[in-house]
Amino acid sequence: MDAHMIARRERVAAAWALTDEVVLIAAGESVSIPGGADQTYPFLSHSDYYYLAQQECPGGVVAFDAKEGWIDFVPEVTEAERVWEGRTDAPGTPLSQLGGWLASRRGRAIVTLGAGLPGQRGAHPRAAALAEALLHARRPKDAVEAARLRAASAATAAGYASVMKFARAGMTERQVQIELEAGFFRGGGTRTGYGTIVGAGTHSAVLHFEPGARVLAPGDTLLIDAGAEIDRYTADVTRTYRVAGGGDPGFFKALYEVVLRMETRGIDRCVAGAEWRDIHLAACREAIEGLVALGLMKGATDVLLERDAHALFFPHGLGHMVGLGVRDASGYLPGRVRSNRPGLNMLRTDLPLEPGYCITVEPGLYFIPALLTDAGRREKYADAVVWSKVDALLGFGGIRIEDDVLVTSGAPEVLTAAIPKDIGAALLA
Ligand SMILES: [Mn+2]
Repeated sequence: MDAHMIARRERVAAAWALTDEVVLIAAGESVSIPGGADQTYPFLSHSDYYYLAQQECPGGVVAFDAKEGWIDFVPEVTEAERVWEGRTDAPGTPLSQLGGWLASRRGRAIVTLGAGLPGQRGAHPRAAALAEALLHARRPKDAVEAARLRAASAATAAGYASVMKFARAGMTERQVQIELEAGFFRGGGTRTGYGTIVGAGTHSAVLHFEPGARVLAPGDTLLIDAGAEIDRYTADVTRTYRVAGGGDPGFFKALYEVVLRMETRGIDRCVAGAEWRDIHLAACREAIEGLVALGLMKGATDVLLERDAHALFFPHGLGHMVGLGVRDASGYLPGRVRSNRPGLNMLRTDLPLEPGYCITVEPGLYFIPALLTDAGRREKYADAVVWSKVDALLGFGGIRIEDDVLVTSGAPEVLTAAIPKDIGAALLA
């Protein structure tokens, strides 16, 4: 076994500090497509299993006996799988021996993590604590993980480079997606890390818009949020462009600069020891200052921040951890609870940053009709928002800028820095 895999398993075992328990981490099973005959959804091992076993293996189980160490159980490959899928034997002990292995440990606590096992009845009382400890152990990325993230970022950059040359009025969101993803795959990507988001015009104010047949018009805001994945490690990048033509780009440029300032300052704050929640709130403050300067909000910054007024335009958290999957090891430090305040209630991550953590920084400012035409909000913020100006911008869409940041013991490393984001790059030719 590779040295980094041995180190991972040692790290997880140390985090658990077990004395007598037996832990099973299950990859999960293939899922049939309803009505699809023998078709299944693409299989991805549970990320906890993948972290410890580095393979896509339906039915696979990594077992840990606190007294003896680790053992890999893998299902026997059937002839049909060899014929139809070209599957070959994975290294490990035949899964058929798991039952006997467990029987010889009868009476000891058996905790199942990962995807769980078929026929499993309920979770062991210790399962949540051990799952949390495993998740926390996974947070700092090792050298192999960082290398994959760098490669995924390079493939993602290739896709964005194609789009910047290609996107213009008259094309559809779908055509933009095709060009982007072709660039990802040419650049070495093995999958997209999540469903590519491409939104033109008002669609750019839908946080997760699926590209469709909409045609880009001159002057449209064009938001793209996508990432190439390599061996289960994905980049997660957002850029917002303005399609050439369509009159004065003045407001786009002004709003873009506000979001870009939130983003670059947010990145600078990603240093070891910093609380993610504080970094989020600092960006909220900058959103308010920017919106006041643009004449869209009015009042004292502290008061507006206290009233969560920024969440009308910035309704999500500043980012999340990324790596082995697009929401890798996000979450809250044990004991912390989610706020019910607008904006803060969307925070996916609430913990202090440590070297090796990889986190997205992705502020956005949007004109979302579903929020801004709501009577209750308009009344609550009657004195905080210049509604006449905001109403005139309900067709603008939104701007989000997102990079992936590796926290170090020194300055943060922006893994996706090769993808241009200055205002000159945002204004498409
Ligand atoms: Mn993201």
